[in-house]
Amino acid sequence: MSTSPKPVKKVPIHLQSAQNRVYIKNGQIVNHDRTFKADIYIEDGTIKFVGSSSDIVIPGGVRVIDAGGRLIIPGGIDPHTHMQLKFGGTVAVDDFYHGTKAAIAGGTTTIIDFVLPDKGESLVEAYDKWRAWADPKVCCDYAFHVGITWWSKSVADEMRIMCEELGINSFKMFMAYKGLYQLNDTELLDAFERIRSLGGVAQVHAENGDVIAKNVGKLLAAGITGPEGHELSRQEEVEAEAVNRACILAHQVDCPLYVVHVMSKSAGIELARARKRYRNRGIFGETLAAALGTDGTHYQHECFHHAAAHILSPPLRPDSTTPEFMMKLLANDDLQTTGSDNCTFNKDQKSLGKGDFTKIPNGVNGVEDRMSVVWEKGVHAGLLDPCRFVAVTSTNAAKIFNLYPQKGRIAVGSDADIVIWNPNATRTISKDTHHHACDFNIFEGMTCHGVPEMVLVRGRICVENGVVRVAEGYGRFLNTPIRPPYVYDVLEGKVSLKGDDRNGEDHEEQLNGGLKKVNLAALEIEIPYQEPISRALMAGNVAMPSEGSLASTPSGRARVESTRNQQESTFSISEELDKSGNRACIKVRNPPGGKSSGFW
Ligand code: URQ
Ligand code: ZN
Ligand code: ZN
Repeated sequence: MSTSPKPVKKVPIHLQSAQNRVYIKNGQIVNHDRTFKADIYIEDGTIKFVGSSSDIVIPGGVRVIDAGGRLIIPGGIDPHTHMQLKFGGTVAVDDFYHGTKAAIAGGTTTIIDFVLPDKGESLVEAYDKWRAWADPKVCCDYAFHVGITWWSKSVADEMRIMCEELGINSFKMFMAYKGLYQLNDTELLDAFERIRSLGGVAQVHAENGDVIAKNVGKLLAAGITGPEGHELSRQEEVEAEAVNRACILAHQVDCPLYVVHVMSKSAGIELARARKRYRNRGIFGETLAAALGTDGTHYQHECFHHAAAHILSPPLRPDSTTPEFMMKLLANDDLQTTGSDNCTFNKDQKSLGKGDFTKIPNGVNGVEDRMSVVWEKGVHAGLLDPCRFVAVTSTNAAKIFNLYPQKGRIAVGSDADIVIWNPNATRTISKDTHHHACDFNIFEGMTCHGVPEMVLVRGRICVENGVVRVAEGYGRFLNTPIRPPYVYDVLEGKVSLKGDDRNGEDHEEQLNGGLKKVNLAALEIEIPYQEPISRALMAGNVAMPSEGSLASTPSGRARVESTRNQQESTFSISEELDKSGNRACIKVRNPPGGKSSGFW
């Protein structure tokens, strides 16, 4: 037997400029399914080589980057942004330039934004308008989902044009925003059926808009006009009911469904139950950086601007154990992706809702800090391993929306969207240093481990030594082809997912073998009981504002005297998920009508 070393095939490299040729050495590559040490060679925006330095000749003139001690991860994909969205009578201040610049600064190299037609507007016209806004400004690649904000035969016809001619494969339906975007169940079913026939992916904003409208009326009539009224009008079960209903409706017509911005424990549990019920076929869930990094206690802040700055829909939850719970759902593949829902408004814009919380423009920041927040609260906290981090910040979105493996993977042939990530460095988030156009940051003061030290967008070095150098208009529109195999192969039974094998692939070479997979069955989960607002109002448990009192508070909010009564309750997700019956998911030790004496 010969002991001589195997001959290595040297890859010849032809010298061009260091501008479009980059060699990254000594890094630890982390993909969603494995991690390994290798060098990377990039040319013209594409990864040309991944392997050992002994297999490649590096010529002069190539920019060589030493990534020793660093992780090399696929650029983040934020599947949920709203740059320069017209909403609530104003326009989000992060436009496609500032928004994508902020994204890149934080290690996100692809965004998927939403075309949201006005009621009665042609989908094609709205799409053209959005492309005209985005194309000259985007600094990174981007794709679009399209909102189905009204329903008619012409909308159904235009959905085909979207899929066949305009590079769209996903459509978002709203179960909330009554009178604006909301569809009823018949329309939802029609839309789901249409999407299924086109080979697309349905998305829902899951909140019961009818319940919200009723609650809003009661709250305003009772003088609850401040930001705290927002969450009160749409508590957890209002979200959970819609998640459950959407899953059932989509299943009735065999349509794949992606639930955007899952914000509460109850809604997450409903999604997990549906995935289990339908054997993980065609149901996916996204949560937000906001839900992982902060909570709804901010709605109680005495300063109107502070509270209003945290308003989005569905809202952050006052239960401060929610962020960790959502992270555990991500760890366990009960949720698949993280977005930001980046939709930023400044103080003067949020002030439109002073005296009426329904007029506060909805939206928060997140596109810049999503990666760091997920690393800090997930990996640094010991709940995610780095492979899973890559899955939930990049790869899963690429797979669901059919961008994989062009995006979401470090491999030969993939776009060179690469982040050199220092897991040991820290940075503290602040509005004073962020790259957004907005004047508030909901993660203010949070110190995060995990810093994107270098960010390459299709081979172009855009972040280096803390300096962000982007090129306006450099980003390209990405077509998202219909029938994503990751979605449709499972839905149509061509591929079956094995046991609890996340993403149906092996995790052999986990970076940190010491990390155990999170076992939700071992968790005791508490969901605080929330009293219906009508009962609290009738029982007089809410301190009504006396005349003039609104003016007497700096925030202009009605004051609520009592504090939240966190009644004892226990919930075991394993128990609930193992039940085959249709019982409500929340097991409350103290039933409704019990001892609650507070509004909260
Ligand atoms: O509902 C959304 O996703 C957009 C339109 C507004 N932002 C928000 O509050 N989530
Ligand atoms: Zn939404
Ligand atoms: Zn959104």
